[in-house]
Amino acid sequence: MTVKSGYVSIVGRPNAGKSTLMNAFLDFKLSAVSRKVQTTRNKIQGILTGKDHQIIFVDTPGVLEPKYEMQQYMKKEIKTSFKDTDLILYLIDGSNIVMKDLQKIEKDYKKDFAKHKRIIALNKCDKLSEEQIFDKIATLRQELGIENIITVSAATKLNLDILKKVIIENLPEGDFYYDDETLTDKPEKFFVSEIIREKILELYEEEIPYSVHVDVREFKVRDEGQKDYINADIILERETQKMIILGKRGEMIKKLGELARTDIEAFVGKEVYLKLFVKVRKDWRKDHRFLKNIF
Ligand SMILES: Nc1nc2c(ncn2[C@@H]2O[C@H](COP(=O)(O)OP(=O)(O)OP(=O)(O)O)[C@@H](O)[C@H]2O)c(=O)[nH]1
Ligand SMILES: [Mg+2]
Repeated sequence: MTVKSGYVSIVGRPNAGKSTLMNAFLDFKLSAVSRKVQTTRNKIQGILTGKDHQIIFVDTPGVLEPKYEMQQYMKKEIKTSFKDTDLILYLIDGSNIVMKDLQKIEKDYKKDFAKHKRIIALNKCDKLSEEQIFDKIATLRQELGIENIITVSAATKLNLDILKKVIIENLPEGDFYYDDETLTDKPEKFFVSEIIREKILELYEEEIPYSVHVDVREFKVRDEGQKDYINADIILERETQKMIILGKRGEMIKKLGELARTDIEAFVGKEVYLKLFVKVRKDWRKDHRFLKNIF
């Protein structure tokens, strides 16, 4: 039996549906998803193992022009994901095609795209009519000079079987990198902090979600029948943001805690006790020392 395995970097503009797509392939909610842009900050592996194939998906932050230090670190995450990749899966949001941004990406990432095999998928096709899909593909071909485009929907799993087949066809032959039970490269703690951040993206408006870093300080696994104990810091950029995170009489943070706890429990498969603390680290998004620690 020939065995194929390799790395597949999922890249695209913010909000294209990269994390949703990886989760759909894994059939597991691994990576944080939200309707807001810039949900993903770190590259995250999601490993899909079959009888004769192992696809190591690498979910990456959305491509954007860095405006402050943290976004430079995010961009570096995309760049390093290309280093050892076997394949680039480039995802375009079919419901929101901004041609000048897509053209800029073709230009900025020209070398990376030329160096690796690339599969291009048009996502969110569940939102489009057949005619619209046809038109958009024609425009993309013309404006970007790209050829094959696979139409998919990460949300409804439309054509994901076809996409998976094409991915496997393009992977090199070779032994698995991980055993068949490994799902990701990141520790459980990381996903706990991502779940909390995902709920912050859901609950709060404007700058708040972007000013937040979540640090899981303690994760005590306790014996069967006892709840695990998790203690996490919500780190903000300014004192004034504290009031917003807490809400009137602490109502918002209570809601946040409840929503996060429910999802953390689904993720770890048991009941947890979640304690949240709010702290301020001034302008941490521009602070290299801090960023080096968290990236
Ligand atoms: N209708 C529809 N919505 C989708 C589809 N895929 C993703 N979405 C939605 O699009 C939004 C963004 O999805 P994400 O998976 O977080 O996008 P992303 O590319 O990872 O975004 P960043 O991490 O910010 O770069 C969410 O609200 C998803 O539910 C799809 O195929 N169809
Ligand atoms: Mg994402």
